[in-house]
This record gives sequence, structure tokens and C-alpha cells, in this order.
Amino acid sequence: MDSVLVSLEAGVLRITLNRPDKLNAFNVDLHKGLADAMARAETEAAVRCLLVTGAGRGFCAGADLTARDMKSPAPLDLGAMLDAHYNPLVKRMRALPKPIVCAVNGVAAGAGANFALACDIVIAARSASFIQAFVKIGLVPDCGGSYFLPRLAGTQRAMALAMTGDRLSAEDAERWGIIWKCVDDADLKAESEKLARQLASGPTKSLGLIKQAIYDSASNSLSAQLDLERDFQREIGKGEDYREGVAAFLEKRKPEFTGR
Ligand code: T3D
Repeated sequence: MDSVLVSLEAGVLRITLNRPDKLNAFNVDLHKGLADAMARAETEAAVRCLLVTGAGRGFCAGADLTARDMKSPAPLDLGAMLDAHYNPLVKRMRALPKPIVCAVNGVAAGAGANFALACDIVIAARSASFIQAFVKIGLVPDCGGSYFLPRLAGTQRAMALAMTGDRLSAEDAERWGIIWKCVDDADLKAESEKLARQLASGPTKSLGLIKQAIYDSASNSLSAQLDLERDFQREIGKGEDYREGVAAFLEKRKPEFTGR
């Protein structure tokens, strides 16, 4: 059974974590599947948006805790796992000039929670939850959690979530601004598909620069950000989609963006 299912339809690359009996926990196979999907997203122009979700009742339970030889007294180098898999994955997701929508269908724990937060827009089912499970097994947040959480939720909430490993409901995650929104379980598939299709038929280059501008603002001064906006506007204003957007507005019709 493939650990990651990938399909492309209407510009949306649907990526489904597919180890449902282990709540889609990360193992090397799943990491390889994600790396292959990212390579496709990076190279295929037909891919204009990514939609990530999980098979079964969970989204992702973090690292597969059965994949380590815990009986051997030799110390494990977990840093090597991060270097080999999690860190390149998060960096590629952030650098990808295309939107990534995440549909969190169930529990997202440990690296699974932070993988979701590495996506650009997160929608969760009402029954889903987010757990910084690391502390429960004597680890620290990884997969970008110590970067994303304080920025999304503020220092106090990030600290308490990381230090307690308490479960955060999807409703609270929405209220705290950690995710875009939570929807009824029955609506998750349709809502996330609708958003992904909307983005896939949008002005792709513009969406890619919006993504970069929002993320770069975290470390830029206002002056640097204003310069960035000028440079991006200059660049995107030369694109076909800008001409099409204005023409469609003036002609009172729906724009047909091509991503160019
Ligand atoms: O090692 C490295 O690569 C370093 C990187 C580390 C990054 C990390 O992510 S560390 C954090 C790892 N994750 C966890 O500690 C979470 C462990 N799981 C749980 O705490 C619970 O399973 C959940 C809270 C996520 C869900 O609870 P619940 O009651 O809904 O489900 P369950 O019964 O615990 O799990 C269902 C099955 O999935 C179960 O298998 P079974 O008994 O039916 O055969 C369970 O063992 C399995 N499962 C759940 N999480 C994992 C897992 N199997 C392997 N690894 C898991 N992380």
C-alpha cells in the first residue's frame, strides 16, 4: 500500500497521507512519498495548488514511534531524521510559489500538527484536534512548531501548548488564529476542495508572491516590506494574469487566469 496517495485534477495536486492504521504517522516511506509529491509540485506547471489531507480517522500522529529500535542502548540521533526529512520538507513547502491547503480530518499530533501548520491555509474538521505531543515522550517541538506556534498564537499559548502537550480542539485553534477555520466534519472535503479549486484557477504567480510577502514580513522591517511590495508589484504587473484581471473587471466577466 502506498504511504502517500497523489492525484492531479483541475490544477489541484491532492496529497493524502495513507497509513490510516497508524493514524498516518511519518515513516521513511511516507517521507519519500511527500518528497516525490513536492518534486512534482515544484516542476509541473499544471500543478497550481496543493491539497493535503489524511486517510481514515486521523490526520497525522507525528513520527512513527514503532520505527525506532528502542531496545538498543546506543543513543539515537533524532537530529539526523530532521536533517534528512522534516527540515527539507518544511523548507520546500514554504519556498513553493504555489498555495498549499491543508484539510485536517482528525487528530494532528507532534510533527503531524506542525506539518499542518507548515501549510499555507489550514481548514480542520470540527472533531479534529492539535497536540504538541513531543513533551509527553520527552522531546521538543520540531517540524517548525517552535517557529510557527509563537507567531500564530503568541508566546504564552505556544509555551503552554508545547510544555503541557494538551489537546487543542479545532474550534479553539480557529479562535486562536492558529488555523483559518473549522467546519463541520461532513463539510470538510467539499469546503477544502472548493478552496483548493478556487486557488488553482487563480493568478498562480500572484498567489506565489503573496505567500512570499506574508512569510517574509515576519522578519522584515516595514521599510524592507514596502520595498518588497514595490518589487513584487513591479514584477507581477508585467504578467498576463494582471492584464486579464483588469480586462475581465472592465468587461464585467469572470477572469480566466492562466497562471502566467
Ligand atoms: O523519531 C523521529 O523521527 C523524530 C521526530 C519526532 C517528531 C514527532 O512527531 S514526536 C511525537 C510523536 N507522536 C506522538 O507522540 C503521538 C502518539 N500518539 C498519540 O498520542 C495518540 O495515538 C493520539 C493522541 C495521536 C491519538 O489517540 P487515539 O486514542 O485517538 O488513537 P490511538 O488508539 O492512540 O492510536 C490508534 C493507532 O495508531 C494505535 O495502534 P493500534 O493499537 O490500534 O495498533 C496506535 O498505536 C497508533 N499510533 C498512534 N500514534 C502513533 C501510532 N503508531 C506509531 N506512531 C505513532 N506516532
